[in-house]
Amino acid sequence: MASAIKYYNVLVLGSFAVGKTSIESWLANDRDRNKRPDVNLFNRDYYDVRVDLCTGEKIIVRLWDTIELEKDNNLPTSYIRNRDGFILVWDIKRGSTLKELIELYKVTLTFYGDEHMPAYVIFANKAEMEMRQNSEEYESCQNWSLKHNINCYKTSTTTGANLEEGLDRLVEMMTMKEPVVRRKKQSVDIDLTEVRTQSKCCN
Ligand SMILES: Nc1nc2c(ncn2[C@@H]2O[C@H](COP(=O)(O)OP(=O)(O)O)[C@@H](O)[C@H]2O)c(=O)[nH]1
Ligand SMILES: [Mg+2]
Repeated sequence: MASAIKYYNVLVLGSFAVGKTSIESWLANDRDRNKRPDVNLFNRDYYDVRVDLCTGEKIIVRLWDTIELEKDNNLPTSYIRNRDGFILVWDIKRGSTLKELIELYKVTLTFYGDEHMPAYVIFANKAEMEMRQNSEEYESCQNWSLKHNINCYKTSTTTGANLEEGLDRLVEMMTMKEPVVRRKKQSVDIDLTEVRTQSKCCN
């Protein structure tokens, strides 16, 4: 008998307009298009992404959208509880969204104990717009993420940079198994800040 497919619940968290819904939609639908998703076309509570693991298992990563409740600082605690992982998103052009993100991260911690810590990755989004004057904020993001042992990726839903790599890393942490490399990577000139760790089960 085929075993039931396992769902992993992930909240995509960050300030308003940092690109959360675009990221969810890109990961769920849009891998081959070199075009930013039109968020006005999407109005969903969550976006499902199927991931094949190197063990042959298939899982669904359910990316929950905050449906703009973050706009009024009005996110119900039910959004934060019982998550397997968080994608923490800030806008590389707006340093204030990094500070807000760190505060949101602290809020998430209050809902978890050591026995069930969710996995985290950080997306410094809109990376294709990065200018030299933004590098200071990015550096402080790197320092902060190193201290908290969280992988940080420069992402863009315009170019597709590092979105899959970041999701793969989150999956690896949630499942302790490496996802199968699903598609050919796009050639982008934005570097990963963290090199992917070696496979735990596919080598
Ligand atoms: N330049 C650029 N704009 C982006 C990127 N990702 C999202 N956006 C734009 O940022 C705006 C807010 O995006 P949205 O996904 O609605 O943000 P949310 O409020 O965090 O869900 C929209 O106009 C998107 O088209 C990106 O990587 N680069
Ligand atoms: Mg949104």
